[in-house]
Amino acid sequence: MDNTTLVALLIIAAIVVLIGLLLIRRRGESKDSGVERNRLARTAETLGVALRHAWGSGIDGSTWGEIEDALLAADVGVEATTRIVDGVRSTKPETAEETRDALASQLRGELGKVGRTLATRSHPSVWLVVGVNGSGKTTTVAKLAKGLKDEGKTVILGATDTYRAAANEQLQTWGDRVGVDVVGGQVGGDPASVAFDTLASARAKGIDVVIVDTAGRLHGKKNLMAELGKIHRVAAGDGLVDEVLLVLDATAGQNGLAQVREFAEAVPVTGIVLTKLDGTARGGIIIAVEKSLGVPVKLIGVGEGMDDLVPFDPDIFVDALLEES
Ligand SMILES: Nc1nc2c(ncn2[C@@H]2O[C@H](COP(=O)(O)OP(=O)(O)OP(=O)(O)O)[C@@H](O)[C@H]2O)c(=O)[nH]1
Ligand SMILES: [Mg+2]
Repeated sequence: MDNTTLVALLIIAAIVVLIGLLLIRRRGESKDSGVERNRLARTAETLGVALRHAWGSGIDGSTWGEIEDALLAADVGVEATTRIVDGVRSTKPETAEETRDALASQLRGELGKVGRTLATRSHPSVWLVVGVNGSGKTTTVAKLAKGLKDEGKTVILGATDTYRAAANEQLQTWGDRVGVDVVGGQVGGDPASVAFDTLASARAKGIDVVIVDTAGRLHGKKNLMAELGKIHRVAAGDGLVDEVLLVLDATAGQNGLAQVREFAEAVPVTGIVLTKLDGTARGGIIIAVEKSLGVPVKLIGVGEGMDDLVPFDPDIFVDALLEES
């Protein structure tokens, strides 16, 4: 074999390997976005059926009403729906494709280009997780811990819900499952002191991220403000709280929004985690939530398992919403 043949063979081999790698990567990508698509299937179905119907009969006066109804049914909210439909109409679409494209770009525009990654500025970084009871805080804390651990970071959890013994046990069980330490306190003890102990333990052990779980059931707005405010101050230590994540149950719809406003007044929320999107046909709530609280949705919960928390990606979300149509 002369040198030219050898070089030619090497080049062919390199090309084959490259194509193979590209194929493997593409398969991985489509699998990832497929997970999110499947979990949003319920919303996509509602929106899709209505939109198909609207477009099936050609674009006429009633099309806009039907699209409006579909968006409202997906819980996009009255204000945003009006804005979106007006925006689509102003492009004067003549076909279903043009309408769909205009709708997709309006939906993307509503979500905007804001930072959605979780901050880890300080060491240890501190994330505080708040929200009404049953919204999915503790499960989200566990999922966050699992994600960080998979990235090779060290994590410690603080169980500041000292009102219920079961709350402590629940986080402890998750901690065991994920393989991270949990700091708890006596039932009836001071929640802020648990935050203090967690931070102290993280510092002593050189842990990367502290995640503080909080109680959802607090009696009265005053108590809530006072207690969350205190936990927030203590969790900051002499530094800062990197993320205050407000957990919101997507199945609670627009009512849920009113409920969480008090939390947003009590602590400086930096991101929203919208849970239970797998169990609702009202995924459009993401748009209403972001507009109404003025805080980005950073993560979405799409199931009860440890891996069922995904970063919120507006493009994948809009595609998933309009997939069926
Ligand atoms: N389907 C689904 N269920 C979820 C999701 N996130 C949480 N859950 C379920 O919601 C229920 C309540 O979750 P928790 O994490 O205990 O909620 P919490 O906010 O900590 O509740 P409190 O501590 O009582 O305030 C549990 O049954 C979870 O499995 C999700 O993304 N999808
Ligand atoms: Mg809890």
